[in-house]
Amino acid sequence: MGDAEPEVVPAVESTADAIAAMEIRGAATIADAAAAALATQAEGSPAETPAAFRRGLRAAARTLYETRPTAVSLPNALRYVLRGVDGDTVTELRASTIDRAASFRRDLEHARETLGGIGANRLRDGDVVLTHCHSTDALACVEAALEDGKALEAIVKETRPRKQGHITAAQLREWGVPVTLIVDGAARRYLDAADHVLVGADSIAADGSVINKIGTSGLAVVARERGVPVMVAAQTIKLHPDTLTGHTVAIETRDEREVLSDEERASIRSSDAPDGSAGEPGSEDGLTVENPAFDVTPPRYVDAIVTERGQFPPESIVTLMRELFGDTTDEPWAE
Ligand code: RI2
Repeated sequence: MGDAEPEVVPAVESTADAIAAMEIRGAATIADAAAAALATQAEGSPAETPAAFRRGLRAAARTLYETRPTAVSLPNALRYVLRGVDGDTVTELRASTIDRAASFRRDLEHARETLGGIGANRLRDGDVVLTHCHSTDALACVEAALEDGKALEAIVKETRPRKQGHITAAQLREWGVPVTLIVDGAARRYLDAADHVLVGADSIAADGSVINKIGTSGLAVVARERGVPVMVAAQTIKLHPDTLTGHTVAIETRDEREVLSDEERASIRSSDAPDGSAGEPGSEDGLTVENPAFDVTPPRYVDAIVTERGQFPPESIVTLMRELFGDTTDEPWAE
């Protein structure tokens, strides 16, 4: 390969496309897929020199990194794998990358189980949980509580625009949990029937703020008003090390068509508008659609962050972040 462009194997491009399109989604699942993709890059790399191999691996990591900005599990996964790449020959580098990715994926699975057991302690027999979006970490708490013999019920928010609440409802029904599905706007009405709000996270900031699917912050504020505790299930892979040094978390905004189809837009557009703005979809027609994927819930609305390392009041999560990440974050995928 010499000095040629680093080669990213097609399977990595496919994984990146699937993450961007949300065919692969959920913070932990994204991290798992990213680590697997780096192993695939290592296996399929045509590099003939260690330098070319490393360049290809960094290019693969960059391709994955650029897909979704909010889920910090993605750069955390890439960092973990790249830091473990070791060896003097292509064969050694390849083997160490594959091993490191495999150990990351094993740890991820194990962390979810441990977290589930810890979170289940907060759930009592007969409790009703109110959920938002779909989180494997949040569901791990439910699964562990069910395995402990507790009976639970769930009120599941649909979660517009992509209705990921349906995935949660399907999983809960598979486990035999009675589910009441509600539209997002109905949450306040149903909070009095809930014992816990149970959500996941895409990122946790150093001050204990929780970045999760859009609508979480409003739910948490109303839950506080109704006196319903808010429990956030988040493996430590969701802790955002950059926020230790004052960076804020970038909030992903997605295509407006997730909210409003071209046909719906056309039906709203009025040819009688005084500014005469009727035009083709996407043109300047005076109708703006915003589609932020996530929002920020301040720590004062969160009762506990449940991780595989124990449960924490949000304000104290910074201690765990320092222990796990230190104060520095590098970007080992940089060119
Ligand atoms: P787990 C999802 O984001 C939701 O916001 C969910 O709470 C979070 O990922 C965490 O998912 P998206 O990928 O890691 O659907 O708990 O945008 O599965």
